Amino acid sequence: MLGYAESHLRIALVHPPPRSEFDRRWARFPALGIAYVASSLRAAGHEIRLLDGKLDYLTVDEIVDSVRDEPPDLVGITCMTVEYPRAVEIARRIKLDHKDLPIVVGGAHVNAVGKQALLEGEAFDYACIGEGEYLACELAEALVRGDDPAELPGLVSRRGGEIVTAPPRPPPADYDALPFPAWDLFRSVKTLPLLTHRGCPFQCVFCGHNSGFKPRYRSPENVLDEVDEMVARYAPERIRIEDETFGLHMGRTKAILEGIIARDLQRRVRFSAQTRVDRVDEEFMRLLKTANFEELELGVESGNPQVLLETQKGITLDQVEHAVALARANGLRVWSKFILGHPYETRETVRDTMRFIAKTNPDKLSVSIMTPFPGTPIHEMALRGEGGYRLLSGGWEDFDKYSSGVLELETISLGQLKRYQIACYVNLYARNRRFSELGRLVVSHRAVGLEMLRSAVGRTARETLDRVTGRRAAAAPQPAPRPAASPSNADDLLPTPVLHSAFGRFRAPARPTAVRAKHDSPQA
Ligand code: B12
Ligand code: SF4
Repeated sequence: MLGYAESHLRIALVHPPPRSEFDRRWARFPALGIAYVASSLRAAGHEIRLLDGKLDYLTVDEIVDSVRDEPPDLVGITCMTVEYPRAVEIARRIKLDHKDLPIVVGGAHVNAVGKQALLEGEAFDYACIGEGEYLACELAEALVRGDDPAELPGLVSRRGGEIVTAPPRPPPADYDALPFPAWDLFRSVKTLPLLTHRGCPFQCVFCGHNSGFKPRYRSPENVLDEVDEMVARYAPERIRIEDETFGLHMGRTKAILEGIIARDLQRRVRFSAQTRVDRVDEEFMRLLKTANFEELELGVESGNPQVLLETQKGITLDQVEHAVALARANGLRVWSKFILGHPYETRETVRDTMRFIAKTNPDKLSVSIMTPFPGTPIHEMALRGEGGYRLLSGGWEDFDKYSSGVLELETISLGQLKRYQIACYVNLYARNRRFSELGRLVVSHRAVGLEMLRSAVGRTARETLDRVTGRRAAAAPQPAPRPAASPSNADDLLPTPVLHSAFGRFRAPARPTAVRAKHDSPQA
């Protein structure tokens, strides 16, 4: 029995600060997950203090001090994989001051690793697996009443020396019933995120399916009411639709776009969204333009048809070209996203990607390096040494796909991947004679550019040194597959693929592993 004096709790919700200047570029985007949890807790009568290490630039010290000086009844921390070590540090330091203060952790990392979040993070009392709106309220209520929350579906808890995993929690039955995200708790920003559905039924091998596989939709009216409220209360310049695929259910998506136009919202705010190239048609593009969408993000992944096939994304290069042309014809800017380091990627397939980027000439480009996020088939392949992969030593804080340092291929070292990554950008602008844009990009993104350059140079220098001293042949083929239990450096640092297996909703359905026994020669 914790004996709270009131029927409501004072709850501090924490978003860990960026780990570096490089990471700061994400700091201007408020987190939807914690905003949803905050609004539900508040609707249940609890008092929320947001300690936002991102938007408010709070340091770990400032977050810990705030909790120490004004202790809440419950602390909730959100984190993706790259943020998990910071979340652990914050929880550990809070416990030094208040050892009985309950701490719950949630977010994409926790959804992927489940129980392991508590095994690695000793200061966490609870982990929320899956959607947290109802679970956070039920946990708070149990604490108020002095009940044991361990049986609450979706919760992982400590009981004595043990870690108890409750059965999975089904998703909310009605998303229209959720209170809108509590943006009033956040620093005012120019771009606010919006979610019109959760879940993605596709099978991309690099995706962790944080929101599960089964799509769950809000009604168009409910989405439009939220846009109305956002515009009236917060006057954002832009609303970024964060659906994994805007247009997954095209009828519903078009109803949202028509609703924006009918309510004249397009005059008051701009929009952007990401979609799949196989979902688009002329009418969709026209509606997007009329509804004041300025930019369309497209996950292209690779410019090589075979590699693309094996990502199990289920799209073709022709569809990419068609979608880009349609977007252009309708006056939309295109932001294409690619990954380098797919299974059995070769230098030749990387060059195909580079050429395809230049050929399709997107207005904006993101090129990331394959990162084996927990819960993805890529993670399991990397652990087994399949796909031509070699795991490098690295902790969770290295799981950032732009400055990643956790995976390389037998035939392409990480240093080479990083150099190719930079080359993709330079090639796009140079080939298309967009020199002034390149200049502006270098100036406006100099921190990111410098970090990428530093990282590429540093890694290359290390690989060269290793080669010279004979410590390791940087790109030499390794025997594969490697059993997951082998005592390699990677196995010390990365979890086994048990991970999210306790939670069926987050487990990928059986699918063939994307493997192809093809290597280019190390000299290629
Ligand atoms: C929007 C978005 C962003 C935005 C905003 C990020 C943010 N903090 O919300 C931006 C552009 C900044 C971003 C950046 C990155 N992102 Co991102 N992003 C997304 C996206 C598309 C939607 C996130 C979202 O709003 N989900 C919907 C909400 C409702 O779900 P949720 O966040 O999981 O929250 C729910 C539960 O987890 C739980 N919960 C969450 N926190 C808490 C806390 C408590 C106390 C409790 C009780 C419950 C709880 O309840 C919430 C409500 O139901 C997801 C894909 C996805 N479907 O999730 C990828 C995703 C989360 N991103 C991902 C990645 C990898 C990144 C980057 C690390 C990319 C990179 N550079 O490598 C960066 C870095 C982020 C950083 N360092 O801060 C991965 C995460 C994988 C992982 N294991 O970490 C995802 C899953 C994409 C993917 N398919 O792989 N991202
Ligand atoms: S990466 Fe693939 S599986 Fe993941 S959300 Fe996008 S389309 Fe769906």
